[in-house]
Amino acid sequence: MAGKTNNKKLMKWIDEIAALCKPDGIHICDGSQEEYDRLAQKMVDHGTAIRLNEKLRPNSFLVRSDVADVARVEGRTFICAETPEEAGPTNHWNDPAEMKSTLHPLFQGSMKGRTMYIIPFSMGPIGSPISHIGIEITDSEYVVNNMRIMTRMGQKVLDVLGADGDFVQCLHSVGKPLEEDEPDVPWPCNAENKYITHFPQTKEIWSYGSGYGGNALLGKKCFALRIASVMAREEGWLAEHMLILGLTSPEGEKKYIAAAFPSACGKTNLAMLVPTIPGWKVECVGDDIAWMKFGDDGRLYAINPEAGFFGVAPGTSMNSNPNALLSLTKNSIFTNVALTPDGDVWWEEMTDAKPAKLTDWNGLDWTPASEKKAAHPNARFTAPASQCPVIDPAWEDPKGVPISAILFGGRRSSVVPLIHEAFDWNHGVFLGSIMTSETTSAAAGQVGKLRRDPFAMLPFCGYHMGDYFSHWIGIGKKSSPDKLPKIFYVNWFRKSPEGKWLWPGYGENSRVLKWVFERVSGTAQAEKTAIGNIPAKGSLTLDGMDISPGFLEQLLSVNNEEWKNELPGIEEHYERFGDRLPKELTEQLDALKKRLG
Ligand code: TSX
Ligand code: MN
Repeated sequence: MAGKTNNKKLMKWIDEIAALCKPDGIHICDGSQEEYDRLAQKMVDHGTAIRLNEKLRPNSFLVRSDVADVARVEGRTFICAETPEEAGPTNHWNDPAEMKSTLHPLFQGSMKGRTMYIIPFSMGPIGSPISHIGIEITDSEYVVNNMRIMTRMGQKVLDVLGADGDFVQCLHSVGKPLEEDEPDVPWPCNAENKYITHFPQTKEIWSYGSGYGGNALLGKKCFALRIASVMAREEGWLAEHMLILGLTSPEGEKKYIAAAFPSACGKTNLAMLVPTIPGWKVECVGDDIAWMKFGDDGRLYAINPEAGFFGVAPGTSMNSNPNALLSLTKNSIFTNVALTPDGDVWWEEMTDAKPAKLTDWNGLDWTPASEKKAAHPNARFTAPASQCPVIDPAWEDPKGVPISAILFGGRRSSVVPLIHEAFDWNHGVFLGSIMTSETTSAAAGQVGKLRRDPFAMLPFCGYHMGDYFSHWIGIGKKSSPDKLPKIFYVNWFRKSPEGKWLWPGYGENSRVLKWVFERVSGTAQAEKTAIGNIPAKGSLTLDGMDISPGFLEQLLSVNNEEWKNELPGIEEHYERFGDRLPKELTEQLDALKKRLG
């Protein structure tokens, strides 16, 4: 079986790309289980995938990528806006016509010896007014099956598209055509020639040379963030790098919170948190991306445009995130993790004790004595969101969930308190714009170096970041303060001068979420500081937790002298955006300086 379409734009585009890429065959995906199983078996037969033990991990697969294709490639990611100014100082720019003439010869015959798959997908619940349709054309079975988990995919999308519906064109090739009788490799790619390119004017994505993650699953970062951020600005909504969670009080009152964090801050862990305070419940709407539009009532409503989790595996355990681990017990794809002798998966910190024997992510024998890691640090699981034990009942509600609070945050071992609340919307936008995190992996440069990552959108904004800040300021003018989400900044990672964690984090973060909930309700007390409102003495629930008064004081302390030392860094950061920095943010910086004295 194959998908059927009478969409004129789609039929024309398929013909055009087939003529360009010259695949051996064309398959329109219907999204059925039978199709998934057939492609999975094809990957097993070709040595791309290993079927995991059916008893331990039903209907699940391990895939090992090429060592030169293990992560997103920001240096090869381009925003091909009309002018370099439109792309802004934080994006790589190329002229759209020039980029197309670079890419055309690469895509010429690039699918020889392979099947060209047409993947119709919806970002967001099918038919929701907040959702958008994309079509990805790819020559990778791995991409097809991951897209079936990560999006709503198949015939039902073609049905909604109809004859005249519009969609975002997403073209992808691994860039490894096969000559007659040339044997395939397990993970085809073109490591020396990767291009992840976006055309905001025409809403197109062309990706070449990589089969991995965000480079290849084009619905995620390329569409739902880079292209959607451009659409959102044009149409007056928000496409954000945010988790969405539902928080229910012991009284049964529920509020939804969205949160943006840079990488390595535990976003997926917060999205499905198990609260330590009795009676409170967290449910997950999404762990990575939020699309938010105003409802008729003037509130912001959010959907998770995705249907699955593409999460970093290492560090995920029954201790750090039981709900993530329980989400991937079946029907999941694992990429670059280790294989156990009984055909299950393993990665660093999954269990307290390391298995005696493994096959590492390169397919080599591994023991605890090995110097190398068993799983690649960027190893991933792809799991259906519907399998999450705490998936929110409203996660597929087409009207979205009303957002009461937005959290920003980062990893800072000093200076930044556990939580502070913005004075108003523009101050909250200021807090998002100056987000900073300390790097954790040697791959990201030096460990412990400060990195700016405004709104956690630095690699994901499809246009000039200064204009993006202005768009956020503008969103605040479209509604009234009582209807807009309250904005907060959190830091789970503050340390004592001796280098000890001041806050236990994880489930205990529910105490911070409770304070947020009660600030929105108007029941929790706050104390004003130069940087924002912090919990008043006694307003942060600490029952059943042993934290010393000294630690708590350090955790919430705001030292004006330390914050004055932050100012030159903020000014330097702001200078990048030139005259596109909205005056409201300059005013916020001036006001902060004044308050610091
Ligand atoms: O995800 C984390 N969160 C958010 C959880 C909802 N991590 C892991 C970060 C890497 C992805 C955290 N690490 C958090 C946190 O809140 N906090 C920390 C720091 C920390 C680590 C270990 C301890 C305490 C804090 N251990 C003990 O206190 C025993
Ligand atoms: Mn992300």
